[in-house]
Parts: sequence; structure tokens; C-alpha cells
Amino acid sequence: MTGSAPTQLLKFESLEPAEQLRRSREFLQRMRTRRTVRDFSSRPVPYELIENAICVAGSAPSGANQQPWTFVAISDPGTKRRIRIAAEAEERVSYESRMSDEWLAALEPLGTTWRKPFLEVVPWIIVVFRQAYGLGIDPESGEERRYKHYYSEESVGIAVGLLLASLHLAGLATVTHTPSPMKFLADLLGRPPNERAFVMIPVGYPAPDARVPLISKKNLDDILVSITPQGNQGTPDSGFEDAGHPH
Ligand code: IYR
Repeated sequence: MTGSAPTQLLKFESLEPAEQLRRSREFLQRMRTRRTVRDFSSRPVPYELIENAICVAGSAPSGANQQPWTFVAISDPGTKRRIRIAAEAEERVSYESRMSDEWLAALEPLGTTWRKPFLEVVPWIIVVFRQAYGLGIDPESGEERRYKHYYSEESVGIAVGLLLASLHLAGLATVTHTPSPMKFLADLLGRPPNERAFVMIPVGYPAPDARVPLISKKNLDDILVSITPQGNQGTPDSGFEDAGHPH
């Protein structure tokens, strides 16, 4: 560290290579089973699972460590109903007139429509807000002022990735829902003027007969460009055979 800010000694867990590989493979296998679910049961979810997942999300790196996020967790039936009514009203206009034919065709394999009954069925909805700027008291003047936030979109995107992974690992199902426009959420949930709805994540258990679209993820070869020394293409010596990736 070259700056003059205070520091502390890093606590870093050093793993044996075999343990690294075991954990890495286990995490990969688990994450491969995550699916976006749109057909939920109303089975309750303990609040601590929601709290812990939001703590994980809150551990994400962020621009200048400004942590420009607010998570609103809703289980109140009246609020969920109001969210459903407002979201469906926007989605209906989107599906019927705002979205292009190209966009609707791209969504065809997912089978989505403007109807969002899951918003009332799920035990929890987490609405993630991005703080476009910070609001705080200026230590000099004692007045409230705006603080610039850096990389807030990227920061909140990273936090949402951790949130989805954490909920999945806790055995919960989610749908990443972005009704558009989403302004109604800040109004309905009484959020301050610096907060913009980023994404809405209904959380719960799948309905017993839930079905999901028949879609697949790209292969590693299609998403990874590996730049390694000549003659050692893509296989730095790990000491292990068969990393177990599909090609
Ligand atoms: N926000 C709409 C439409 C939608 C758009 C995309 I891009 C998706 O991947 C899925 C849905 C909705 O939630 O239905």
C-alpha cells in the first residue's frame, strides 16, 4: 500500500491446491443448477435467509467503497399486491406497444407475458435500489449535500450477482424481474430522491409442478478467451487432470 490511509493486516485463508479445486468444482456444480423461476409456491421463507443473502450482497466491492445500494425486502401482502398491480400496468403497455417485434421475438423462448402473478404468490420480494448519488451532511456547513457516487451501476450489478448466488446456495428460487419503467417502485416504497430502482427479485420456493424454459448456457469455449504463453495453450500446470469443463 502506498497511500497514507490506515490499513490492517490482510486475513487471507490459504488453501491447499486440492481443497481449492474441490471448492471451485463444488461451487460450479451448484451454480449450474440455478434457474430463473416464474412459477412459485407461497411456502414461507425464514427472514434470516433473506437477511443473510442481503449481507452477502452488501459485502460486494463498490466504487470508492461507497456501497451505493439499498435493499427493500417486502413480505407484506398489501405492498406485494400494489407492486403487482403497478408492475403489470407498466408491463402490459410494454408488451402491447413499447417493445419492438425484435425484442418480443428474443423473449419468445422464455415465454414471458405482461402477467406477473408471482409478485403476489412469493413470500418475499427484494427491490434493489441504486443510489445515483449520496446524501449526507457537509461537515463544514452542517447542511445536507449531494456526494458524487462512482461506478454505481457496476457496483450494484456486482452486489446483485452475489445476492442471486447467495439465495440459490440457500436453496431458494428467484426471478430477476425488471418491469420497465420502474419508477413506480421508488414512489410506492417511499424511497428518497437519490434512489433508482435497479432490479426486483421475487424470492421463494418453486411451485411443485414448476416448469422452466428449455434453454442452455454458452460453452466455456464461447465465453473464454485465454491468452497464455505459446505452447502452453490454456493449461497452466495445476497438477490435476481433467478440470471438468465442457468444451
Ligand atoms: N421486463 C419484462 C420483459 C423482459 C425482458 C427481458 I430482456 C427478459 O430477459 C425477460 C423479460 C418482463 O419481466 O417480463
